[in-house]
Parts: sequence; structure tokens; C-alpha cells
Amino acid sequence: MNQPAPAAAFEAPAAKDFKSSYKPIWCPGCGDFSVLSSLTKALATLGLRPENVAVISGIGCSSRIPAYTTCYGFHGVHGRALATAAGLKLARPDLTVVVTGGDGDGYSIGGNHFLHACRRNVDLTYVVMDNHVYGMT
Ligand SMILES: Cc1ncc(C[n+]2csc(CCOP(=O)(O)OP(=O)(O)O)c2C)c(N)n1
Ligand code: SF4
Repeated sequence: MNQPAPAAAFEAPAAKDFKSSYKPIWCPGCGDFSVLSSLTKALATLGLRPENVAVISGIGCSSRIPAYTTCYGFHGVHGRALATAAGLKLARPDLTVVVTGGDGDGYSIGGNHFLHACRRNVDLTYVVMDNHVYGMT
């Protein structure tokens, strides 16, 4: 008697599955490339799937990262990424929420939001690419 075919094995996404088809427009040698690479590797290592992750950013070279991933994303307003991300996490606690941006976005114009995000301690991961300059400007 014929046996039913076994169900297709569940394949966990690899780092490449978290990278979108958009080619980053960063300068050659920019450190943001290695952050993007590390982020996609980390998400794959954690066994997450792109549809269960949201990458939120403000404005700046580093804040372009959401478009370079296949996760849900929001490229928002300068210095306001943490406020957006906290709102998303409160509304959708099932999502893994990652916030990415520069030191200008996080520590200068968004410095007040950074302090309040620490105080509220919402379950977010915040990656700051501190190049000591306002790169985009
Ligand atoms: C409200 C507002 N103010 C100023 C700007 C201009 N601006 C664009 S990017 C940027 C700073 C970018 O620096 P940083 O956040 O450190 O990111 P990087 O480009 O270095 O990755 C500024 C001031 C803006 N887009 N919006
Ligand atoms: S200006 Fe600086 S931060 Fe922006 S892409 Fe070029 S090297 Fe990277």
C-alpha cells in the first residue's frame, strides 16, 4: 500500500532570507554594511521569521536599514523611532521589534525619547550605529 508523502520539512530562514533585494546606497566601506549583516545573521540564529519581526528607524544613513530587510519595517521621522516602536510593541506584543539608527537620531534629536524608552523598559532591541557624525547631512 502506498504511504502518504511525508510533510515538507520546516525550513528555518537563513540570514539571506532576511535581506531584501534593495542594494544599500551606503558609501563603500561604511560600517552600516556590517551591522546589516550582523542583524540578519542574529535574526536567523534566533530562529525568527521575517513576518514576525518589525524593524523601525528614524532618519539617517543607518536608518535606511528597514528597507534592506524582508521584515516589516517603518522608516519614520528623525529622532522618533523609539516612540513608534514602543507603540507598535504595545499593540503587537507578539512581534519582535528592532529599532535601528544613528547616534544623531538616538542621542541628539531623539535623546528625550531614548531616556523615556529606558524608563518605560518596553521589550525592544535598539541598535545604535554611533559614527560620531550626522552622516547623512
Ligand atoms: C526633524 C529633522 N531634523 C533634521 C533633519 C536632517 N537630518 C537628516 S539625517 C540627520 C542626522 C543623521 O545622523 P545620524 O542619526 O547620526 O545617522 P547617520 O546618518 O550618521 O547614520 C539630520 C540632522 C531631518 N531629516 N529631520
Ligand atoms: S555618509 Fe557615512 S554613515 Fe552615511 S553611508 Fe557614507 S560612510 Fe555611511
